[in-house]
Amino acid sequence: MSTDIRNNWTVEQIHEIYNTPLLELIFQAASMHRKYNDTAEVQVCTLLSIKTGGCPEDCAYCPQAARYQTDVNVQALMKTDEVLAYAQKAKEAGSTRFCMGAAWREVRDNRDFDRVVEMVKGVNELGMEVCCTLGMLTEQQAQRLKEAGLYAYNHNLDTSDEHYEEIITTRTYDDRLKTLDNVRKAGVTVCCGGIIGLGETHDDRIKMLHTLSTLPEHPESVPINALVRVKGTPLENQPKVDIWDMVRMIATARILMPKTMVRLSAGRTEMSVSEQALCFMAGANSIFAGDKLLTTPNPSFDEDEAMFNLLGLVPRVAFKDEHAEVAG
Ligand code: SAM
Ligand code: DTB
Ligand code: SF4
Repeated sequence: MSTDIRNNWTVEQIHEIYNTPLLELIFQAASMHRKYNDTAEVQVCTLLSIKTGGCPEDCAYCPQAARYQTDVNVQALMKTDEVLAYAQKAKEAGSTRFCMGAAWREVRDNRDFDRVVEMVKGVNELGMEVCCTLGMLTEQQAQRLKEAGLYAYNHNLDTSDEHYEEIITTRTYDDRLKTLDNVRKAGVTVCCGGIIGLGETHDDRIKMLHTLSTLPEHPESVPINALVRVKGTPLENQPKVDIWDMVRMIATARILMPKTMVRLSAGRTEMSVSEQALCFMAGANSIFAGDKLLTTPNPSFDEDEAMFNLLGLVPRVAFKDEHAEVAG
C-alpha cells in the first residue's frame, strides 16, 4: 500500500505513465482508484463567484481580468446573507462542498476580508465543506480562515513552471507555491490543479503533474480543467481540448496521487455523458455542479442527477475523511 503513495516521482516515470497506451492507462488508473476509493462515489461541489471581474492580473485564459474585453460584468463583494442563501440552495440540491471565488490578486486585511471570514463561518455552520479561492494568501490570513472553519483552499498551478510565463506575467510560479505552503501550514486542506488547452506541450502537462505529485503532501483535491474559451481573452481561439487528453491527464493524476480527489472541473458542457463516464472510469471522483462555474455555464443539477442515475454514481458525504479518522 505504502509504495503506491509516493512523493518522489521522477519526470521520467511520469512520462512513462502518461504515455502508456490509452486503454491500458485507463485500466491501470481504474485499478488504482478501486484500490483506494469507493468508485461509486463522486464529490459534488458548487462554486459561487462572490466578487466578479475587474481583476488586475493578466491570466490569459481568464474572463475576469480587467484588461480583456469580455462579457463579464464587474460585481463588488456579495453580501453575506445572499451568499449563505445560495449555499443553502446548493446544499438542498445535493452539494456537500461550497467554494467561494473572488477575482482578487491577493487577500488584503480589510473589511472585505472580514466579510469573507463571516461567510466561511456561515457556510461551515450549514454543515458543508467550505472552500475559498481568493488569490495569494499569507500564513496569518490562512490561519484566520482556518479558525472560521475553512476546510479547503483552492489555488491552482495551472500549467508547468516553464509555460507559466506565457500565460501569466503578473505573478510567479514561486508566488503560487508559497501560498500553497501557507495554506498547508495553517492546517487547511489543499485544492490545487491546472488547466489543459492553454497551448502547452505534453511535457508541460507532465511537469505540472510532477510538481503536484512531489509536493511534501499531495493536494487533497486536484482539479483538472479543460480551458473554457471565452471571447475577448487572448486564448479565445485555442482549439477545443481533446477528450482523450483530458482522460489521459485524469488517469495519470489518479495513478500518481491514489487517494486524492481528482476533479473533472471546467469544460463539462462540451463533453457528452459518455465522455464524462470515461473520465470517471479513469479515476475522476469529483465535479462542480450547478449551472454556473464562476462566470461560464456548467451542466444543471438535473442533468447531473440523470447522469449519476445512469452511471450508478452516488454523491459523497461531507467530511468523509474526518469521519473515517474518528471511526478508525
Ligand atoms: N483569483 C484567484 C486565483 O486566480 O487564484 C481565484 C479565482 S480564479 C478564477 C480560479 C481558477 O479558475 C484559476 O486558477 C484557473 O485555474 C480557473 N479558470 C479561470 N478561468 C478559466 C477558464 N477560462 N477555463 C478553465 N479554467 C479557468
Ligand atoms: C478550478 O480549478 N476551477 C474552478 C475553481 N477551481 C475555482 C474555476 C473554473 C472557472 C471557469 C471559468 C469561469 O467560469 O469563469
Ligand atoms: Fe484574476 Fe484569478 Fe482570473 Fe487570474 S485567474 S485574472 S488572478 S480572477
